[in-house]
Amino acid sequence: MSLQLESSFHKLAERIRDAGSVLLTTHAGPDGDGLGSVVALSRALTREGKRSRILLPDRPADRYAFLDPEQQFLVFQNDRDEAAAESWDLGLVVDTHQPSQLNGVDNWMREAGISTLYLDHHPISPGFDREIYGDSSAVAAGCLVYKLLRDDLRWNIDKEIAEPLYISISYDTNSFKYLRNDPDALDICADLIRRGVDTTWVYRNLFASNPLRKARVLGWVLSNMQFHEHGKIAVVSIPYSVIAEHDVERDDLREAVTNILEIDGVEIATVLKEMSPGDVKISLRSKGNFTINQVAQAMGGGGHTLAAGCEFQGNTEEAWKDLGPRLLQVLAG
Ligand SMILES: [Mn+2]
Repeated sequence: MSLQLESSFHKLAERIRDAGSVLLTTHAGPDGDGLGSVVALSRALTREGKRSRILLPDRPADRYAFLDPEQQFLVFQNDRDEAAAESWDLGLVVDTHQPSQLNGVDNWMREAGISTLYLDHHPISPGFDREIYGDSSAVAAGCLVYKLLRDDLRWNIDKEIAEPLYISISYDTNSFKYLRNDPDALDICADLIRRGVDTTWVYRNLFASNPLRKARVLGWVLSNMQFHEHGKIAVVSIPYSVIAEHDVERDDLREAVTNILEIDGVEIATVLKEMSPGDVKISLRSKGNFTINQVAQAMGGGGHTLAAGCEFQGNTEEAWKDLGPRLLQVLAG
């Protein structure tokens, strides 16, 4: 059993080269990094004369429709039979390896006899023992896909492939704010821009097309923050009644935790969202002085050292009763 991501993509590239068809997926609540990564891979595979489809664990938010102009995304719940109707030489899971984030898609692939690999930039979860490639120091899965395509597969990266890769990296770095001192991400993006990426078009589609309800619910979030430990911990609990009242989708609240984290003095921010009755999604962020993924892991989730998440069965008050003491422990060192 290995607890290291395999950082050489030589074997992965070989498996992809040998495959005539590849079924791609990413995490549930798919985001700009996961979707950009699988779209870039799918386009690159098609260029090479290989068959590929993207089978998502759940429906992507409307904001990502621009990444799928021909409406080719398959959604596991509705379209798994369509995916199963074709044979697949290889399955590739990108930007996650957490079972709780896959809604069973990877298990379903394996049960269908599809050899399934993982490509991720999240630290490997304790006990995970499947074939997994990646690098947890990469700021986005899109950086890994870029390296795989350019250095290991040596396939051409044209504008149609460069654009989703640029989307991956600009999304996961929150518009180049979270670079973790990694110069590679900027080198890669400079190269992608030279390959034709329209950065203004990406900005408009990725960051400046928010539904009005998203701004409204952010107003609620910012009005209902609570602080602990002299303002070092900021918490917002969003009960299902508020989710329902504002007609909120999961993606609408993804960046709320960042808005709270950016307040002066806050070291750890957390948002507890009861997205459906009794099902709380917890996001955790740290500004850098404390790691928080061990807390998410202890509660059944995972993530990066400074950005992690987990789920909790119950209401937001019960979730905070479980989470609060763990965060106090983190601050206590
Ligand atoms: Mn990512």
